[in-house]
Amino acid sequence: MTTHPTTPFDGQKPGTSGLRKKTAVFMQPNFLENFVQATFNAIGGVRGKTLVLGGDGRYFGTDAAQVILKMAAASGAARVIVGQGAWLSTPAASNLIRKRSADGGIILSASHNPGGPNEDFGVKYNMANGGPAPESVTEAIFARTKEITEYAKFDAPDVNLTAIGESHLGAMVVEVVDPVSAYADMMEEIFDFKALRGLFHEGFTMRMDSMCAITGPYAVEILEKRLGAAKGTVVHETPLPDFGGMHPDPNPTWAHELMVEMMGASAPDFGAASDGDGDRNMVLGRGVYVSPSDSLAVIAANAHLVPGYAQGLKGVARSMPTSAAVDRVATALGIDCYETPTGWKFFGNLMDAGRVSLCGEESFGTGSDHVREKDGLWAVLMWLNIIAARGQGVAEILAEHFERFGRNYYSRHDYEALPVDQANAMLNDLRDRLASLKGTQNHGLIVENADEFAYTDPVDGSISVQQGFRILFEGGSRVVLRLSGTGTEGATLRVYLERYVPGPAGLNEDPQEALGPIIRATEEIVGIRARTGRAGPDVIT
Ligand code: VG1
Ligand code: CO
Repeated sequence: MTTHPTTPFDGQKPGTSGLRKKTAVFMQPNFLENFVQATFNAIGGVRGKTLVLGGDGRYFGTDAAQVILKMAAASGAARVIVGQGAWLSTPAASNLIRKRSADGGIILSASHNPGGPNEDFGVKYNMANGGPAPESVTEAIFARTKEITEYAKFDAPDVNLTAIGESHLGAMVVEVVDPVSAYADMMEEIFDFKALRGLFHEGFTMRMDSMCAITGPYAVEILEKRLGAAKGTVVHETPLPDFGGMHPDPNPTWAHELMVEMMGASAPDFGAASDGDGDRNMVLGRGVYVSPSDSLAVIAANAHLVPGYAQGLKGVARSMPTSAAVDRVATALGIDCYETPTGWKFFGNLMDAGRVSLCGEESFGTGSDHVREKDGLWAVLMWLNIIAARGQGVAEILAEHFERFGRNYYSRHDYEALPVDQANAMLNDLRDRLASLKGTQNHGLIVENADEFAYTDPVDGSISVQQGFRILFEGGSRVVLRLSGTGTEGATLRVYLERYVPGPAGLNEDPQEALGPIIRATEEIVGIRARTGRAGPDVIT
């Protein structure tokens, strides 16, 4: 028997990046099966198709991979290419889908969310272009989850995923591949590995914190083995099912070990961290933190120094809450700059249409059209290549960038696990007052405009509404507010703060100080602390 009756589960709606739930929710009988079958149903079945499968090594990942293999076999898939041990970083999965001309892929990850039996798990479907399914597809998946009555699953013993090679599950081929090599080879094509080897040979020092998540094997192979960085450059390099208790979100709060090292007296020249599934990055110089929005702008301004982008960028795109630092670079380069809703799925059409080569988000995500996901190690290599080509350190590069373009002071304040009703009431109330905010003065700042962001995709014309509130102040400062779509507990309010200073004076302020007036004006307008009773944000980036 391969057909099993089932009934729908509530709440199988994919969020910003796939379906994320507490691991125990995913482990309920039929929960994963329902979602996978709904995905197959929504994409017109998998008969005769080739899929890529892998994840970030978190708890339940290998069990989930076995279930998906048996379901793909029962539904007639021709081949599933799976990373050894069910491991694939998100950018490596995207690359494999593209390189192997697969019809799509399934990524088992809750990305920057912690992992383990009491933490989070996730499943995400990617398209033939290697990118996350667009909203039209995630909505179709959700619709199918609500009407599901049965799923197909092959009754067979588990497949051996530890050894590289091919085996059969019924008529379907299971091809277990080395998760790292194709990705590392692609990096050699994009970057000047000779120059990077020279950099490390001359004594350049680096710390890469893989946070016990998936980038460890990739970083060891690329940085230590192929580029000759000292052994031990990569720390927390073994992926563990619970990430060793770490919260693999590369920001100053969660990557605190790296922060302490980089701000200390014996800091190496360069520091970086990545997240659970390897698509995020945080970069640091000795004593300097690079805000992700600034990192995107610096990469855009210097991309031509990297062999893979020597011909220049086609255009750039950033998510709406990301600072406008990259916009200034685009203007200087004479290229287009697109503003999209939060989430990498909105960049896919722009890249496929050849309109942009570089994309980024303020949430430590940067990437290019080499794949259709953001890519943590790629961003690290971009910085290393730029450092090698310019012969300058992070601090000098950043200072010169600010002198040339001015500085977009930027910070994000997150209020986590708020009661859902309270968060919704606060934002619904703000929506009702948006129109009347214009012209009001709050802590000395005059509101120039206030709206709710909606996006019309310039390639396929699809429309996405309610993508975040924007309050623009006279003088170019702004605050953006939206609720997270990746959390699994309560509501997380994200408050994005930005203020532009053209320079030459005032380029070296502490961002929290520089943004003080906007923080106070936001409190006056929205009343976050007053309404939630919180003394301040849980995470500041
Ligand atoms: C967050 C970030 C968003 C990012 C998404 C997935 O979404 O804000 O920029 O694309 O995570 O990143 P949200 O809805 O929680 O704000 V990852 O590395 O978790 O796939
Ligand atoms: Co991620």
